[in-house]
Amino acid sequence: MKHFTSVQDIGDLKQALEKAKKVKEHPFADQELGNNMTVMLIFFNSSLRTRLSTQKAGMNLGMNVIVLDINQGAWKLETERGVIMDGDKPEHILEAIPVMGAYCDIIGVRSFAQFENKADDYNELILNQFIQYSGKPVFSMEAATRHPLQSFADLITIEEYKKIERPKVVLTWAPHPRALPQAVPNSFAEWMNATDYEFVITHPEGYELDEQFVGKATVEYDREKAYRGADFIYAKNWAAYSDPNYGKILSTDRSWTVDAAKMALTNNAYFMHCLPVRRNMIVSDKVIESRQSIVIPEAANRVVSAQTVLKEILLGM
Ligand code: AN0
Ligand code: CP
Repeated sequence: MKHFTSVQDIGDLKQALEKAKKVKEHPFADQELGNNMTVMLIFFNSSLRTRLSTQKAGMNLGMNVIVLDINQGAWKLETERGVIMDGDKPEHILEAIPVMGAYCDIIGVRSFAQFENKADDYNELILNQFIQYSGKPVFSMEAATRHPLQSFADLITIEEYKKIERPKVVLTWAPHPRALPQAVPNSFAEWMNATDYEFVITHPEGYELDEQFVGKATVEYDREKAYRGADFIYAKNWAAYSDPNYGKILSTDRSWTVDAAKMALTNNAYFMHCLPVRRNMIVSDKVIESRQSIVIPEAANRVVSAQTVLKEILLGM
């Protein structure tokens, strides 16, 4: 593997799951592989899980890990070419990226959608500049349109908990006070569509995701129908994708909050969320604290997905 930005980079999904299983069973089996190799984790946005789990994954592989928060201590970066840099940004990303590349062997990047320019977001302007100018393998730690390390961990978790071969997996929109990117739902959909699960997406009108991610999924506007018979409920908020509302909040309708009454419609479904989650907006206290909530093992699997991906990148170098 060279770069890791989407499900396509992982290759055959069954094989990837086998590899992940081995990594989970023997996390220190590849301590030699990363010796004298440095992974640099660049954050343009906040993180708890991605930051910690990817560091742990690197350490398990014997790597050196450097973490940089661009917004805390680094120079503010100009990202557009041709700008007269007489404002508050002392450094250009076109110098910063190759400099960062010079200090490491692999680069992870977190750079959320900015909701300023849809084309820039959906063309992955920042992530692609890292690929183009760092000279190093690059992996996404949530970029503008996808969060593949999260989706891989989600898939590993579903495989661990599923009771039937082809579970019904439901991605449900849920309300949130701030505008959030589509990266998590896009990516989750992309990975679910790469399986043979029954995959349903439910959301209020106006929250349609980009067709390239919806793919063969069933979009069900009748929420109760979507929940009925579900084996997994995967909740996430996202802001509108469709024009002219790109990046806008169209609804904060709390009838979409995942609660015990809605979970009762399911086939005793497991509850999943990538975290961080706002309680009693996205999900009730009762549901997230219930036995069916698997958000903690889901988060724990972030080490497994990151380590499997880092290992594959190291093997490809
Ligand atoms: C981010 C998002 O929705 O993309 C990160 C999730 C992993 N969430 C927030 O900003 C709350
Ligand atoms: N799920 C996830 O990526 O969490 P963080 O934003 O805390 O990294």
